[in-house]
Amino acid sequence: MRVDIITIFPEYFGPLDLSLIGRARAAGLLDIAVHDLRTWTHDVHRTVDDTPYGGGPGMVMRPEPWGEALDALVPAPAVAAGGSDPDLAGAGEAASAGAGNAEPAGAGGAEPAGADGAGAAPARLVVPTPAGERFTQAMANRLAGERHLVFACGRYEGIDQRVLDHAATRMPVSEVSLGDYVLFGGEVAVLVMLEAITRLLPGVLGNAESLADESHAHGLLEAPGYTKPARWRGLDVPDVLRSGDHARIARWRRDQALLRTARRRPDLLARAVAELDDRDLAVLAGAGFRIEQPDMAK
Ligand code: 6GU
Repeated sequence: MRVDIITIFPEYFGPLDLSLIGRARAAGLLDIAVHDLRTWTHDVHRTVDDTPYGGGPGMVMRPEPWGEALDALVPAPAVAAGGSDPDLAGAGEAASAGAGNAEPAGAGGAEPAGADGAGAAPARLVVPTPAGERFTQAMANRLAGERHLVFACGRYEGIDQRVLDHAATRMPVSEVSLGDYVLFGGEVAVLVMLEAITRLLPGVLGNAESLADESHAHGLLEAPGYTKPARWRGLDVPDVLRSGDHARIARWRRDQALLRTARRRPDLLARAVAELDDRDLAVLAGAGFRIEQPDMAK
């Protein structure tokens, strides 16, 4: 997967050299380039923001540097792409990429977008913003299937909307939020999203089985984990986990996942309810959770 990140704080992305993402990059599974937005400014102060039209507090990021950055990193398509695609439905956006753009003057730090050959899937622009669609495991799964992601990190009160509207004429665009709180800017959000996405790429995680059982993989939270010693500070590992009875262990883990989800995330349980069997419902009822199963006959 090819990833370009555009930011006014490239230093935020130092951690991408570390741990499993760093290893995936070194192994060639992941090609990440970080670009300083100010590369595409032309005034002495390298200005990236200005006051908002219509008034109000804060500053908005000017469109010109963003336009030049996206021109440099994503070749203009020969045919217009499908447009804005916030739900990642992915319908009808097979635009073929045209010949490469000329690099703007002063774009020395930019990586050429050489991988975007004719016929390749277009890059997807991902813009982190608290006004975006909610980032979930399902969205991470979809984004992990993309060939090329371009992240545009906004600061201040965000990026001039025309940058996104113009980009949407040539590539799919997703405005994405991590949750219902406000960050200073998109940089940390991109680190979060990249970690969720890249660990799903083939070869990045050593043990693909650990992807199957983890929290959110099946719409339930994961059961608690334990390791040696069997007794620590007077606390014992649950006997069942030391029984060697794999069917009992699997059943215990599912029960724990159900009960945890019912207590901590009733919203998730409500969505998973169609997949619960009678045994699941009995376990929940035994713990005092009354779960209404939808009546399929209605
Ligand atoms: Cl993705 N960006 C910013 N700036 N703030 C956020 C967010 C993203 N998600 C939640 N708050």
